[in-house]
Parts: sequence; structure tokens; C-alpha cells
Amino acid sequence: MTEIEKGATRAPLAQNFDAVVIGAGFAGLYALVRLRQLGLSARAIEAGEGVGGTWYWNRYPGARCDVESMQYSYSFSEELQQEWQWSERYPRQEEILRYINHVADRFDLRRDITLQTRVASATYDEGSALWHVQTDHGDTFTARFLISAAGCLSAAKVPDMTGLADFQGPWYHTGNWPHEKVDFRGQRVGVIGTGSSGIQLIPTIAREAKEVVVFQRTPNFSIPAWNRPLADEEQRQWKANYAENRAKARNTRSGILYDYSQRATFDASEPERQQEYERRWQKGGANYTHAFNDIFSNQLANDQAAEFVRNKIRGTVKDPHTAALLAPTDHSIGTKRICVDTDYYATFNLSHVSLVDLRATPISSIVPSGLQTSDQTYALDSLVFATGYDAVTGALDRIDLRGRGGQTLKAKWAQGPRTYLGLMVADFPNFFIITGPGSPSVLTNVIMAIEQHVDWIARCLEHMQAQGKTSAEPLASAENDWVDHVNQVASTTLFTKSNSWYMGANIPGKPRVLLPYVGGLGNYTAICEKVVADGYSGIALSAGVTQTA
Ligand code: N01
Repeated sequence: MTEIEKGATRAPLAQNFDAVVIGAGFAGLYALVRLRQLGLSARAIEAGEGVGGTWYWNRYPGARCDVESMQYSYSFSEELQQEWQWSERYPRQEEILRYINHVADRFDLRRDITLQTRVASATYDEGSALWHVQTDHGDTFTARFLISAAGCLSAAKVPDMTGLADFQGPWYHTGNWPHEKVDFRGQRVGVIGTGSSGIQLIPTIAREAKEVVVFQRTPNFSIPAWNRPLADEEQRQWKANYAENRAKARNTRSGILYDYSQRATFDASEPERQQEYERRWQKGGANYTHAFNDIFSNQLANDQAAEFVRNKIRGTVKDPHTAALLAPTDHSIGTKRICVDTDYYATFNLSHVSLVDLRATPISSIVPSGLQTSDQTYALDSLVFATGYDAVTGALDRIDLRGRGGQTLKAKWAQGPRTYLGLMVADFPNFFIITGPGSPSVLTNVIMAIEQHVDWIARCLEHMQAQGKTSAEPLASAENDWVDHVNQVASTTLFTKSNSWYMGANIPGKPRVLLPYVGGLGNYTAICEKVVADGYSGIALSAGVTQTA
């Protein structure tokens, strides 16, 4: 990496590109690959000192993907998917980061990436029909196309807590973890948050720390990962059938080859149901929620699947009071992101691990020596926030992004995000969002969703080149129809009843809207294909101003 690429002390740049890409994670890198294939000049602007996005920032102990290695990888290059060797059933953060760095090198992408630089603002100039992009380094880039690869889980959220500035020890957020190893040996560690990150981190820290105090507001459902080394033969089998497997996965609702049942819960007898839940529990992972085809839509069906997991928790955690606190009763299983763990519940049997119920005794403040709840003060040497993200819209909200007439995206989305296909926004010409709100995004194997979006965008740009068009902008009516469709499909599910980050419920004041499209990746892809077959229906393609800045 050159000093200029590292960004720290470099002089501001001023340059014109065909496209500016925000972010160099999985989405940004693949966007660069496809833009280059079209002969377009592009620059990805990345806040991290390295590529990788989520996997660059999330270095917390125990960080691991909950989609299996053989599926959580790019499919666009047959050579790449054949040559890369994964080592475990579920990949560790370090391994994913190694993989994505390999991709950056293998496809020679680094020369088109500016690291350690944040996009501060992006303004559409109607006179020149160009996007004017400014960074926190004072760079000024212009581009016909602006492509957001900013990610759905990249705006880390540390809750406002009085006294944090006075805490005497170090504190960390899982989504912004230090690069050097944090040594918890001999420490009393407080962990706030029991979502996917907390559930992975708590057992790992507990192996090292002297004491772990877990501050839980809401318990989550978690299924064992049963992680293990990946056998050579299993890997060989996958690779022999990759093309077929990927094609099948693209047609599923989550972009993952799960064992999707076609059977409704109450079409099975009680013993058959228990047998099926047990079989899935023993297989491990999020496959559990597909045991029957009505778990996400029928409350009684969901209750059955949830009760099985609650019984597993009661059977694992020895102290009945702790077990009761860990067993979720406030939401339907799967409507908050299901967690996948290694030894999470059993960790609470360790004598140096304790659970504090924040519903009964809320946090009053952080104090210099630890954390104070409504009934006692906990002495802590360090504090971990596993408190999640301003998901899906947060990263774009943090950019001053303006379309026609100076309208900000933040203002346009004040009542909830409005997009066409989760990909484009009316009044924001030539702006594309990879895995934007209103697309399947976070409900899928996100790499599949990324590839589908980037391929669609690349085809749209190619079509524009061939037709001599320079501007693409969705019609307001098409956007309205899409938002209505997204909300209508959401209303048929149990998702809208949960206080989850899917619903924006974790961020005070955020509109309550199901952020991803829940119609499934396969159906969604078919809709996107129809838009193409109909000549980019719902999108105004025009040959406007063509000069460059
Ligand atoms: O964040 P979360 P996460 N006081 O929002 C609690 C992906 N991911 O980083 O539920 C006290 O799920 C909050 O409590 P509550 C995955 O998609 C994947 O864990 O709001 N507590 C909750 O317990 C995942 O869903 C992987 O009541 C507070 C926790 O913090 C997404 O990232 C691994 C609080 C936040 O949970 C986000 O997961 C990790 C407060 N003021 C992440 N504010 C894998 O692939 C928040 N909380 C395995």
C-alpha cells in the first residue's frame, strides 16, 4: 500500500471518473470488477485502512460468519471459487478477510481504491448531470454514476450512556474492534448486548477473562453452529457442483442452500414435529427456521419452533432463573436475526459468568469504576458494546447526499426509505445502491444479493452505453408502487411485529419499516429480470448533458 493510498497525510485529489463507488467491501470490490469489464473508469473510496468492509471492522473475539464457507463466497469467477480453500464449516473473520484481500490482489483492484478516506458528501449537479463527491480529505471527485457499496451493517451504534467518557478502563464496540489483540486475561469485563455479535463474543471472552458480566436487555434465539474443520472430500464435492449449487441457491428465498421444507407445521404430528426440530438442531445453523414452511407467517407454527429452542435453553442452563432470562418470549423466532453460536448457553453455567436482566434493573449510568444499574454497581476493568448498527440506511444517512434541487436523501427517507427495487431512488439520477433498503439484502447470503445487484447495475450501464443514454432515474410512480409492494409483502409476515433492527426499532426515532424486501431472493431476481426484459420499465433512460467536468 502506498502512502497516498493509505491516505493519512496525502494532498487532496481532484479527478473525474465514470463512476465513484462508496466502500470497498464485498460489494465495492465486485462493482470495480464489473465496471472495469465495461471499460468505465471507477474509484472506490473506503474508510478502512484495508479492504473488506464489515470483515475489516468486525475483529472481535469469536467473529465468524453464520453462512457456511462454501456458500459465503463470490461466484462470479469459476477459477476463484475453485482455487480458494476454506478451512472450517463456518469461516472465521480472519479467513474471510484473507479471502477478500486475495480477491483484491487477484483481480488487481487496489489501484482503483482510495483507502482511509470517507465520502463526506455527494451532490447531483443538474447542469452537468454529474455527481460531485467530497471526502473527509478534501478530495473532489466528479462522476456520472454514484454507486453505494456502503453496506447494511457498517454504521456502528454506541448507545448514549451518561458517564461513558469518565469510564476508567478501555471500552470497545464489536463493529470497530482494535487491530491488535485485546488481552482480557485477569479482567472483569462487562458486555452490553446479546445479538449475533454478543452471542459469539461472550463464550470466547469467557475463556480468557477473570469475570464476565453480561448485560441483557432482550434475549435472542440461538442455534448451535457445530462448527468443525471442513473435510477435503466435502469441499471437493461442493467444487464439483458449484455451478449447479449456485444456480439453485440464487432461486431460493435466502440465497442459501438450506433444506427448505414444503410442509406446514400442523400437517406433521407432534412427534414428527419434535423429530424434525431435533434433526435440524443437530445439523446446526439457521437451517432450523426452515423446518416447516409457515414459521415466518403463522404465529402458532412459530410458537412451536420457538418452544423447542426454549426447552433446549432450559435443558442446557443449570440455574433456572438464568435459563428463564435467556429464553426469549417477546418475539417470534426468526423475526429478529437468528443467532448461530458455539457454547453460548452453556457459558452461563461457568461460575465467573453472570447475567444481568436490564428489563428488571436498567442501566443508570456508566461510572468510572464500572456500570451502575438501578440496583447495584458492577466493578469492571473493561466494557464491550455489542450494541449493533444503524442498519441498512445508517451508512448513507451519515453522508450528505443530495439529488435534484438539493434534496437530501435523509429528508426524502425521513418517513422510511423509498427506492425502486431497493436499487435506485427517484430524483437521484444515476445513483445505484447495492443491497439497498427494499431489496432482500440482509435476509440473504449477502454475497449472492451483492452479485445479483452488481450484475443488474452493470447490465443497465451496458444497455445505456449501447443506446447512447447517459441518465437513468426511476419514475416516482414506479418507486411508489415498489414501496407499496415491499410493505404489502412485509405485512403478510410476522417480521413487522418484532422490535428488531430489521424494523429500525433499535435506533430511537427511526421510522418503523421493514427495511429489507421479504419476498425472497429468487422472486426478487425474477422481478428485476422482468424489468430488464420490459426495457427497464419504471426507469427513465435519457441522453442528457454529456460533458465531463
Ligand atoms: O447487533 P444487534 P449485533 N442498552 O442489533 C442490545 C450481523 N452479524 O451486532 O434487542 C442495552 O443484533 C440489544 O438489545 P435489544 C447479523 O445480521 C452477523 O449483535 O435492542 N442493550 C441487542 O441485544 C446481526 O443481526 C454475525 O433490546 C442494548 C444488542 O445490543 C447484525 O449483524 C455476527 C442497548 C444488539 O444486537 C447485528 O448484530 C455478528 C442499550 N442502550 C453480526 N442498545 C454472523 O454472521 C442495544 N442493545 C454470525
